Amino acid sequence: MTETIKASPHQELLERFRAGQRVALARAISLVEDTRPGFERLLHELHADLGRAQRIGITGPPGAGKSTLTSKLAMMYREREERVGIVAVDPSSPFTGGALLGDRIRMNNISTDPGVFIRSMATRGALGGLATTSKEVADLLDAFGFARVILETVGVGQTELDIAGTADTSVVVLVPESGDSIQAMKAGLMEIADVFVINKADRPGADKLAQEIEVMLHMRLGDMPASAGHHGVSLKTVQKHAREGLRAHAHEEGGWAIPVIRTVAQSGEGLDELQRTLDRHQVYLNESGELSRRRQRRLAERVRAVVERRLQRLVWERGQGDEILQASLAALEAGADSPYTVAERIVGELGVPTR
Ligand SMILES: Nc1nc2c(ncn2[C@@H]2O[C@H](COP(=O)(O)OP(=O)(O)OP(=O)(O)O)[C@@H](O)[C@H]2O)c(=O)[nH]1
Ligand SMILES: [Mg+2]
Repeated sequence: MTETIKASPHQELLERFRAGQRVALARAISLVEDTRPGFERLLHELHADLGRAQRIGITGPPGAGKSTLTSKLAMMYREREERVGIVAVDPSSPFTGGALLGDRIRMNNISTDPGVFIRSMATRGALGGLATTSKEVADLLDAFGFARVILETVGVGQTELDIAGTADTSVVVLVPESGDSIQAMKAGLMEIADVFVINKADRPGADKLAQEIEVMLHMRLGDMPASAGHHGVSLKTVQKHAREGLRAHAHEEGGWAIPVIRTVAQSGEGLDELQRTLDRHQVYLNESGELSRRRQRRLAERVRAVVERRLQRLVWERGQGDEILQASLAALEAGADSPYTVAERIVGELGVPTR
């Protein structure tokens, strides 16, 4: 009896998953996406199988060419006989609702390859919270044995940044027409980038954007030449200094100089360099100990996210949270109750001290 209670309710699914059946992978993903009973148990069982894949986050503004790059990269990995799992997180905005279809079309050439698995996730309706759920789906792909797991997200909003930023290797894709390195900085993309890609380098402005990014990266180190702000010094000169400075800094720190790579995703130009860079970053992560630091950070964050998810469910699904809230609305409006006393009653109902 106890055996059956302890065993995962998805024992059979687990076995088929471990046997490498794609149908089982798809079912496991649905289970996790819908947070159906037993999904956490399943993830628990698979935890020991994690960590073999290189997780590559690809993020950037809408339409930057992320999907095109992703499918090109996937094809290149396939040439090396590596299997590739792809999670494409679609933006929630109803106005970009066509993204899913677009992704399908652009990834068409790889979508029939059994060595490639593509899952599109809509922002809407992710019961477990999109950020955590998409990372859990990435876990499943890792556990299933894909050598590369690519997470494509649009680099707008905290959730998307959060997804892309917790990959082993984060690629930020910018395009000349979005023009603005400033935009990237504001959006927090500078902080998460391990690699910058200037895609659509066939369009004017790619060189200038690359220069700006390199200068900005260097400025972050707080070491700009005195001449940088002077008139008559070309951006090109500043860039040269910046690039050398970045390399020297990385060398001193035994670290990683964030490269800025120009690509034309459609034609494949620059893709070789991108792939080599991703390989190089994987080696760097391993040898520097950074991989372990990143993974520990990621695991700590997962624990927090799961605790929060459970507490939320406890309050809003199992507890009387909503009922108490609804019953308090009139008193709240009349000023007889405050959001704080109502929150206290809701949390208090769980039987834990409220402050
Ligand atoms: N000129 C040019 N067009 C490109 C390049 N790469 C992609 N495109 C085009 O840009 C458009 C958007 O490409 P996607 O790969 O869907 O871009 P995305 O970043 O995945 O878009 P979302 O997921 O909708 O944010 C498509 O029409 C591509 O054909 C490039 O290097 N040069
Ligand atoms: Mg896309």
